[in-house]
Amino acid sequence: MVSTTSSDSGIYVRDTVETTAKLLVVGPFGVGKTTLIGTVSEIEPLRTEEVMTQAGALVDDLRGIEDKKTTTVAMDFGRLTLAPDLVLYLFGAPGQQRFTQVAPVWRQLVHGAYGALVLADTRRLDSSFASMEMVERHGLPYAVALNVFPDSPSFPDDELREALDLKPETPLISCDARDRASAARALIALVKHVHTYYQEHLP
Ligand SMILES: Nc1nc2c(ncn2[C@@H]2O[C@H](COP(=O)(O)OP(=O)(O)OP(=O)(O)O)[C@@H](O)[C@H]2O)c(=O)[nH]1
Ligand SMILES: [Mg+2]
Repeated sequence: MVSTTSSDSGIYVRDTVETTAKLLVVGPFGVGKTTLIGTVSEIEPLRTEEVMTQAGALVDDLRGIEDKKTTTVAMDFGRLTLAPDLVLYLFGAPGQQRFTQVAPVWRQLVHGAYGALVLADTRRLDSSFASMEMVERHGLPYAVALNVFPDSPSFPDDELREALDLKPETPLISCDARDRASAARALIALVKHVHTYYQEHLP
């Protein structure tokens, strides 16, 4: 259960914390990674936002997110105490294609990570493939969270799973990255999945 009491907003990690887990939040340009980390983080999130310029308009697809003015150029960082003994450190990747396919950026992000939340948008599901591929290539367990925008079409789960080519055990969740409880639910689904994955895959 995610607690929303004011004591959670402390900048210090609680004494009761026994486990810390690094999780990645990845996905295509403008899918809501920075928003999600900012929504759930109990500390002021670290952001590396830069104003987008006209030059980027030629390569970055702004359809559906026309109001977007900034983009992540290095990473986002936030922290969420999920249970008295468990803290999540959330690392958000930059979403622009010129960063998502840069191997050194990924190697650093993936280092020490337990799993990844891959954000997707049903208006452009295929734009999440590159992130899914990178996460799979690094052997990280992941869950897919559909960040629902007002004009996102909805499809039956089985069609979505097929379109995304998900394994039966990979969680597929819908969320609103701007809503704390909803974003936290997506992270909880990921944590449960990662936990099971390592129980089954580690000696
Ligand atoms: N309607 C709606 N808008 C959202 C949602 N999540 C994010 N937004 C908006 O969509 C835009 C993109 O959000 P960001 O959080 O910057 O996306 P990002 O994935 O970090 O983008 P990059 O770092 O540039 O790849 C912003 O203008 C948000 O306000 C959502 O769940 N619903
Ligand atoms: Mg961002």
